[in-house]
Amino acid sequence: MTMLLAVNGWNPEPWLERFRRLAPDLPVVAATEPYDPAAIRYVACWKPKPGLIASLPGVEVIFNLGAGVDALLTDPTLPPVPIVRIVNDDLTSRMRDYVVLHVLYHHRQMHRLAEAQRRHDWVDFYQPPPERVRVGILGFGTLGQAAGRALAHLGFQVAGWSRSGAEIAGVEAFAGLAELPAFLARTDILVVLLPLTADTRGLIDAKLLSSLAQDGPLGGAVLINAGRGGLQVEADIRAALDAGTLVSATLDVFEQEPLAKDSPLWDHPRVIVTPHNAADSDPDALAGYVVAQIRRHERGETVENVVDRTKGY
Ligand code: NDP
Ligand code: OXD
Repeated sequence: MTMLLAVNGWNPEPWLERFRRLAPDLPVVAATEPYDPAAIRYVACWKPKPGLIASLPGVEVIFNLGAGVDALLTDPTLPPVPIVRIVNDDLTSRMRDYVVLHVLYHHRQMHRLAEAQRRHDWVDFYQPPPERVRVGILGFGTLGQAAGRALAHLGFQVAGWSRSGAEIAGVEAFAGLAELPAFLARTDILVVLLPLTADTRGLIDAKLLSSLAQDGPLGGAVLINAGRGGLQVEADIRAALDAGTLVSATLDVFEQEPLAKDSPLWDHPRVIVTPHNAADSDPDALAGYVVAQIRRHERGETVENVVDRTKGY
Protein backbone atom coordinates (compact mmCIF):
# COMPACT_ATOMS: atom_id res chain seq x y z
CA MET A 1 0.00 0.00 0.00
CA THR A 2 2.88 2.37 -0.74
CA MET A 3 2.54 5.75 -2.47
CA LEU A 4 5.20 6.85 -4.96
CA LEU A 5 5.89 10.59 -5.17
CA ALA A 6 7.17 11.59 -8.61
CA VAL A 7 7.42 15.38 -8.94
CA ASN A 8 9.59 16.66 -11.75
CA GLY A 9 11.00 20.14 -11.18
CA TRP A 10 9.53 20.44 -7.67
CA ASN A 11 11.22 19.85 -4.30
CA PRO A 12 9.80 16.50 -3.06
CA GLU A 13 10.74 17.13 0.60
CA PRO A 14 7.74 19.25 1.72
CA TRP A 15 5.37 16.79 0.03
CA LEU A 16 7.01 13.77 1.70
CA GLU A 17 6.92 15.50 5.08
CA ARG A 18 3.21 16.48 4.79
CA PHE A 19 2.13 13.03 3.55
CA ARG A 20 4.07 11.26 6.32
CA ARG A 21 2.65 13.58 8.97
CA LEU A 22 -0.95 13.32 7.76
CA ALA A 23 -0.95 9.58 7.08
CA PRO A 24 1.70 7.81 9.18
CA ASP A 25 0.19 4.46 8.13
CA LEU A 26 0.79 5.18 4.43
CA PRO A 27 4.37 4.49 3.35
CA VAL A 28 5.53 7.18 0.88
CA VAL A 29 8.67 6.99 -1.20
CA ALA A 30 10.16 9.50 -3.62
CA ALA A 31 10.81 8.27 -7.17
CA THR A 32 14.40 9.47 -6.75
CA GLU A 33 14.97 6.87 -3.97
CA PRO A 34 15.16 3.06 -4.35
CA TYR A 35 11.70 1.39 -4.13
CA ASP A 36 9.96 -1.89 -4.97
CA PRO A 37 7.72 -1.21 -8.03
CA ALA A 38 5.39 -4.09 -7.04
CA ALA A 39 4.58 -2.42 -3.68
CA ILE A 40 3.25 0.82 -5.21
CA ARG A 41 -0.57 1.29 -5.11
CA TYR A 42 -0.78 5.08 -5.53
CA VAL A 43 1.24 7.62 -7.47
CA ALA A 44 1.22 11.34 -6.57
CA CYS A 45 2.87 13.12 -9.48
CA TRP A 46 3.64 16.21 -11.49
CA LYS A 47 5.06 15.72 -14.98
CA PRO A 48 6.35 12.19 -14.22
CA LYS A 49 8.81 10.60 -16.63
CA PRO A 50 6.86 8.83 -19.42
CA GLY A 51 6.80 5.09 -18.78
CA LEU A 52 7.35 5.42 -15.02
CA ILE A 53 3.73 4.70 -14.02
CA ALA A 54 3.46 1.80 -16.51
CA SER A 55 6.36 0.16 -14.66
CA LEU A 56 4.24 -0.17 -11.49
CA PRO A 57 2.15 -3.36 -11.91
CA GLY A 58 -0.13 -2.79 -8.87
CA VAL A 59 -0.98 0.91 -9.24
CA GLU A 60 -4.65 1.64 -8.44
CA VAL A 61 -5.00 5.45 -8.56
CA ILE A 62 -2.87 8.24 -10.07
CA PHE A 63 -2.99 11.65 -8.36
CA ASN A 64 -1.98 14.57 -10.58
CA LEU A 65 -0.73 17.25 -8.15
CA GLY A 66 -2.12 20.09 -10.27
CA ALA A 67 -5.40 20.94 -11.97
CA GLY A 68 -4.18 20.50 -15.54
CA VAL A 69 -3.36 16.99 -16.75
CA ASP A 70 -2.02 17.79 -20.24
CA ALA A 71 1.59 16.87 -19.33
CA LEU A 72 0.58 13.60 -17.66
CA LEU A 73 -1.64 12.56 -20.59
CA THR A 74 1.22 12.86 -23.07
CA ASP A 75 2.44 9.50 -21.67
CA PRO A 76 0.88 6.89 -24.01
CA THR A 77 1.74 4.06 -21.59
CA LEU A 78 -0.45 5.18 -18.67
CA PRO A 79 -2.38 2.22 -17.22
CA PRO A 80 -6.22 2.42 -17.32
CA VAL A 81 -6.68 3.41 -13.64
CA PRO A 82 -8.45 6.56 -12.40
CA ILE A 83 -6.50 9.81 -12.68
CA VAL A 84 -7.56 12.26 -9.97
CA ARG A 85 -6.74 15.93 -10.58
CA ILE A 86 -6.64 18.77 -8.06
CA VAL A 87 -9.92 20.51 -7.33
CA ASN A 88 -9.30 22.32 -4.07
CA ASP A 89 -10.31 25.61 -2.45
CA ASP A 90 -6.71 26.70 -1.86
CA LEU A 91 -5.73 26.31 -5.52
CA THR A 92 -9.02 27.79 -6.71
CA SER A 93 -8.73 30.90 -4.57
CA ARG A 94 -5.11 31.42 -5.65
CA MET A 95 -6.27 31.47 -9.29
CA ARG A 96 -9.31 33.63 -8.51
CA ASP A 97 -7.05 36.19 -6.82
CA TYR A 98 -4.51 36.14 -9.68
CA VAL A 99 -7.25 36.82 -12.22
CA VAL A 100 -8.81 39.61 -10.15
CA LEU A 101 -5.37 41.19 -9.59
CA HIS A 102 -4.58 41.28 -13.30
CA VAL A 103 -8.04 42.29 -14.50
CA LEU A 104 -7.86 45.24 -12.10
CA TYR A 105 -4.28 46.02 -13.16
CA HIS A 106 -5.30 46.44 -16.79
CA HIS A 107 -8.67 47.99 -16.00
CA ARG A 108 -7.07 50.67 -13.80
CA GLN A 109 -4.48 51.50 -16.52
CA MET A 110 -1.52 50.51 -14.37
CA HIS A 111 0.80 50.08 -17.37
CA ARG A 112 0.29 53.65 -18.40
CA LEU A 113 0.57 54.91 -14.81
CA ALA A 114 3.83 52.98 -14.28
CA GLU A 115 5.28 54.47 -17.47
CA ALA A 116 4.17 57.94 -16.36
CA GLN A 117 5.81 57.40 -12.97
CA ARG A 118 9.12 56.55 -14.65
CA ARG A 119 8.83 59.88 -16.50
CA HIS A 120 7.95 61.70 -13.20
CA ASP A 121 4.80 62.70 -15.03
CA TRP A 122 1.74 63.55 -12.86
CA VAL A 123 -0.81 62.45 -15.43
CA ASP A 124 -4.19 60.84 -14.98
CA PHE A 125 -5.85 58.33 -17.30
CA TYR A 126 -9.57 57.76 -17.61
CA GLN A 127 -10.73 54.98 -15.28
CA PRO A 128 -13.94 53.48 -16.65
CA PRO A 129 -16.35 52.02 -14.09
CA PRO A 130 -16.22 48.20 -14.00
CA GLU A 131 -19.83 48.10 -15.18
CA ARG A 132 -18.62 49.32 -18.58
CA VAL A 133 -15.88 46.69 -18.90
CA ARG A 134 -16.74 43.30 -20.42
CA VAL A 135 -14.63 40.40 -19.14
CA GLY A 136 -14.85 37.09 -21.01
CA ILE A 137 -13.57 33.90 -19.39
CA LEU A 138 -12.50 31.30 -21.94
CA GLY A 139 -12.75 28.01 -20.03
CA PHE A 140 -15.53 28.28 -17.47
CA GLY A 141 -14.89 25.31 -15.17
CA THR A 142 -13.77 25.19 -11.54
CA LEU A 143 -11.24 28.02 -11.82
CA GLY A 144 -13.05 30.11 -14.42
CA GLN A 145 -16.27 30.13 -12.43
CA ALA A 146 -14.54 31.18 -9.20
CA ALA A 147 -12.85 34.07 -11.03
CA GLY A 148 -16.12 34.93 -12.78
CA ARG A 149 -18.06 35.15 -9.52
CA ALA A 150 -15.45 37.46 -7.96
CA LEU A 151 -15.33 39.74 -11.01
CA ALA A 152 -19.13 39.92 -11.26
CA HIS A 153 -19.17 40.87 -7.57
CA LEU A 154 -16.80 43.75 -8.37
CA GLY A 155 -19.26 44.98 -10.98
CA PHE A 156 -17.67 43.81 -14.26
CA GLN A 157 -19.89 42.48 -17.05
CA VAL A 158 -18.76 38.85 -17.08
CA ALA A 159 -19.32 36.08 -19.62
CA GLY A 160 -18.07 32.49 -19.55
CA TRP A 161 -17.33 30.22 -22.51
CA SER A 162 -17.29 26.46 -22.10
CA ARG A 163 -18.12 23.36 -24.07
CA SER A 164 -21.39 22.80 -22.20
CA GLY A 165 -22.45 26.42 -21.63
CA ALA A 166 -22.09 26.26 -17.82
CA GLU A 167 -24.29 28.87 -16.15
CA ILE A 168 -23.82 30.75 -12.89
CA ALA A 169 -25.83 33.67 -11.54
CA GLY A 170 -24.88 37.06 -12.93
CA VAL A 171 -22.68 35.70 -15.73
CA GLU A 172 -23.66 35.36 -19.39
CA ALA A 173 -23.06 31.82 -20.72
CA PHE A 174 -21.68 30.93 -24.16
CA ALA A 175 -21.23 27.36 -25.43
CA GLY A 176 -18.99 25.75 -27.99
CA LEU A 177 -17.39 26.93 -31.22
CA ALA A 178 -20.73 28.14 -32.63
CA GLU A 179 -21.01 30.79 -29.90
CA LEU A 180 -17.31 31.70 -29.76
CA PRO A 181 -17.54 34.65 -32.22
CA ALA A 182 -20.36 36.30 -30.22
CA PHE A 183 -18.44 35.73 -26.97
CA LEU A 184 -15.27 37.31 -28.38
CA ALA A 185 -17.12 40.24 -29.95
CA ARG A 186 -18.46 41.28 -26.53
CA THR A 187 -15.13 40.83 -24.68
CA ASP A 188 -12.77 43.67 -23.66
CA ILE A 189 -10.63 41.60 -21.26
CA LEU A 190 -10.14 37.96 -22.26
CA VAL A 191 -9.16 35.62 -19.40
CA VAL A 192 -7.98 32.20 -20.60
CA LEU A 193 -8.51 29.29 -18.21
CA LEU A 194 -8.87 26.42 -20.65
CA PRO A 195 -7.14 23.06 -20.38
CA LEU A 196 -4.65 22.21 -23.14
CA THR A 197 -6.15 19.50 -25.36
CA ALA A 198 -6.12 18.59 -29.05
CA ASP A 199 -9.17 20.89 -29.47
CA THR A 200 -7.74 23.91 -27.66
CA ARG A 201 -4.07 23.89 -28.76
CA GLY A 202 -3.19 27.14 -30.56
CA LEU A 203 -6.69 28.59 -30.10
CA ILE A 204 -5.34 32.02 -29.02
CA ASP A 205 -4.11 33.04 -32.46
CA ALA A 206 -4.35 36.05 -34.76
CA LYS A 207 -7.89 35.17 -35.83
CA LEU A 208 -9.18 34.89 -32.28
CA LEU A 209 -7.39 38.04 -31.10
CA SER A 210 -8.73 40.07 -34.02
CA SER A 211 -12.26 38.98 -33.07
CA LEU A 212 -12.10 40.63 -29.61
CA ALA A 213 -14.06 43.84 -29.01
CA GLN A 214 -12.38 47.05 -30.17
CA ASP A 215 -15.17 49.40 -29.08
CA GLY A 216 -14.69 49.11 -25.30
CA PRO A 217 -13.52 51.76 -22.83
CA LEU A 218 -9.90 50.46 -22.64
CA GLY A 219 -9.04 51.46 -26.21
CA GLY A 220 -8.62 47.85 -27.35
CA ALA A 221 -8.62 44.37 -25.91
CA VAL A 222 -6.59 42.84 -23.07
CA LEU A 223 -5.41 39.21 -22.84
CA ILE A 224 -4.76 37.34 -19.60
CA ASN A 225 -3.63 33.72 -20.09
CA ALA A 226 -3.21 31.59 -16.97
CA GLY A 227 -4.31 28.33 -18.66
CA ARG A 228 -1.48 26.80 -20.66
CA GLY A 229 1.16 28.20 -23.02
CA GLY A 230 0.22 25.68 -25.73
CA LEU A 231 -3.11 27.50 -26.08
CA GLN A 232 -1.41 30.62 -27.43
CA VAL A 233 0.58 31.59 -30.53
CA GLU A 234 3.09 34.04 -29.07
CA ALA A 235 4.08 35.56 -32.42
CA ASP A 236 0.40 36.42 -33.00
CA ILE A 237 0.11 37.99 -29.53
CA ARG A 238 3.15 40.19 -30.21
CA ALA A 239 1.74 41.19 -33.60
CA ALA A 240 -1.62 42.06 -32.03
CA LEU A 241 0.14 44.21 -29.40
CA ASP A 242 2.12 46.00 -32.12
CA ALA A 243 -1.02 46.55 -34.18
CA GLY A 244 -2.89 47.90 -31.14
CA THR A 245 -5.62 45.24 -31.34
CA LEU A 246 -4.35 44.20 -27.94
CA VAL A 247 -3.58 47.09 -25.61
CA SER A 248 -1.88 44.94 -23.00
CA ALA A 249 -1.48 41.40 -21.71
CA THR A 250 -0.63 39.28 -18.70
CA LEU A 251 0.95 35.93 -19.49
CA ASP A 252 1.59 33.32 -16.81
CA VAL A 253 2.14 30.44 -19.23
CA PHE A 254 4.25 30.12 -22.39
CA GLU A 255 4.83 27.92 -25.43
CA GLN A 256 8.19 26.98 -23.87
CA GLU A 257 8.76 27.14 -20.12
CA PRO A 258 10.81 28.64 -18.64
CA LEU A 259 10.37 31.52 -21.07
CA ALA A 260 13.62 31.92 -23.07
CA LYS A 261 15.90 34.66 -21.71
CA ASP A 262 15.84 36.35 -25.12
CA SER A 263 12.05 36.32 -25.58
CA PRO A 264 10.85 39.82 -26.54
CA LEU A 265 7.90 39.30 -24.18
CA TRP A 266 10.11 39.98 -21.13
CA ASP A 267 10.77 43.58 -22.15
CA HIS A 268 7.48 44.44 -23.77
CA PRO A 269 6.25 47.59 -21.99
CA ARG A 270 2.63 46.44 -22.02
CA VAL A 271 3.12 42.79 -21.07
CA ILE A 272 3.27 41.36 -17.57
CA VAL A 273 5.18 38.08 -17.40
CA THR A 274 4.74 35.77 -14.40
CA PRO A 275 6.55 32.41 -14.06
CA HIS A 276 3.61 29.97 -14.24
CA ASN A 277 2.70 30.73 -10.64
CA ALA A 278 -0.89 31.94 -10.95
CA ALA A 279 -2.02 29.09 -8.70
CA ASP A 280 0.82 27.10 -7.18
CA SER A 281 0.22 23.64 -5.74
CA ASP A 282 0.85 24.07 -2.02
CA PRO A 283 1.74 20.82 -0.20
CA ASP A 284 0.14 22.17 2.99
CA ALA A 285 -3.23 22.38 1.28
CA LEU A 286 -3.05 19.54 -1.22
CA ALA A 287 -1.48 16.63 0.69
CA GLY A 288 -4.68 16.42 2.77
CA TYR A 289 -6.79 16.31 -0.40
CA VAL A 290 -4.80 13.34 -1.73
CA VAL A 291 -4.92 11.49 1.59
CA ALA A 292 -8.72 12.01 1.81
CA GLN A 293 -9.10 10.49 -1.67
CA ILE A 294 -6.97 7.49 -0.69
CA ARG A 295 -9.17 6.96 2.37
CA ARG A 296 -12.26 7.03 0.10
CA HIS A 297 -10.67 4.48 -2.23
CA GLU A 298 -9.74 2.23 0.68
CA ARG A 299 -13.34 2.37 1.98
CA GLY A 300 -14.49 1.16 -1.44
CA GLU A 301 -15.93 4.56 -2.42
CA THR A 302 -15.22 6.13 -5.80
CA VAL A 303 -12.52 8.77 -5.91
CA GLU A 304 -13.53 12.33 -6.91
CA ASN A 305 -12.50 14.65 -9.74
CA VAL A 306 -11.48 11.85 -12.07
CA VAL A 307 -10.14 13.03 -15.42
CA ASP A 308 -12.10 12.15 -18.56
CA ARG A 309 -9.31 10.80 -20.75
CA THR A 310 -11.33 11.08 -23.95
CA LYS A 311 -11.90 14.82 -23.36
CA GLY A 312 -8.36 15.29 -22.04
CA TYR A 313 -9.31 17.21 -18.87
P1 NDP B 1 -12.03 22.44 -15.49
O1 NDP B 1 -11.93 21.11 -16.14
O2 NDP B 1 -12.83 22.57 -14.26
O3 NDP B 1 -12.59 23.50 -16.55
C1 NDP B 1 -12.22 23.49 -17.88
C2 NDP B 1 -13.17 24.38 -18.66
O4 NDP B 1 -12.74 24.44 -20.03
C3 NDP B 1 -14.60 23.87 -18.67
O5 NDP B 1 -15.47 24.97 -18.66
C4 NDP B 1 -14.69 23.16 -20.02
O6 NDP B 1 -16.02 23.07 -20.54
C5 NDP B 1 -13.86 24.10 -20.85
N1 NDP B 1 -13.38 23.47 -22.09
C6 NDP B 1 -12.46 22.50 -22.24
N2 NDP B 1 -12.30 22.18 -23.55
C7 NDP B 1 -13.15 22.98 -24.22
C8 NDP B 1 -13.46 23.14 -25.59
N3 NDP B 1 -12.86 22.40 -26.55
N4 NDP B 1 -14.39 24.05 -25.94
C9 NDP B 1 -15.01 24.78 -24.98
N5 NDP B 1 -14.76 24.69 -23.67
C10 NDP B 1 -13.84 23.80 -23.30
O7 NDP B 1 -10.53 22.92 -15.24
P2 NDP B 1 -10.01 23.97 -14.15
O8 NDP B 1 -10.89 25.15 -14.18
O9 NDP B 1 -9.79 23.30 -12.86
O10 NDP B 1 -8.56 24.31 -14.75
C11 NDP B 1 -8.43 24.90 -16.03
C12 NDP B 1 -6.99 24.92 -16.46
O11 NDP B 1 -6.27 25.92 -15.74
C13 NDP B 1 -6.17 23.66 -16.20
O12 NDP B 1 -6.44 22.65 -17.15
C14 NDP B 1 -4.75 24.17 -16.30
O13 NDP B 1 -4.31 24.10 -17.64
C15 NDP B 1 -4.88 25.64 -15.88
N6 NDP B 1 -4.20 25.90 -14.59
C16 NDP B 1 -3.14 26.78 -14.58
C17 NDP B 1 -2.52 27.07 -13.40
C18 NDP B 1 -1.44 28.09 -13.34
O14 NDP B 1 -0.80 28.24 -12.28
N7 NDP B 1 -1.21 28.83 -14.39
C19 NDP B 1 -2.93 26.44 -12.13
C20 NDP B 1 -4.05 25.56 -12.26
C21 NDP B 1 -4.65 25.29 -13.46
P3 NDP B 1 -17.03 21.91 -20.02
O15 NDP B 1 -16.98 21.92 -18.52
O16 NDP B 1 -18.34 22.35 -20.55
O17 NDP B 1 -16.52 20.62 -20.57
C1 OXD C 1 -1.86 23.24 -12.58
C2 OXD C 1 -0.72 24.17 -12.73
O1 OXD C 1 -2.33 22.71 -13.57
O2 OXD C 1 -0.12 24.58 -11.70
O3 OXD C 1 -2.30 23.05 -11.43
O4 OXD C 1 -0.38 24.55 -13.86
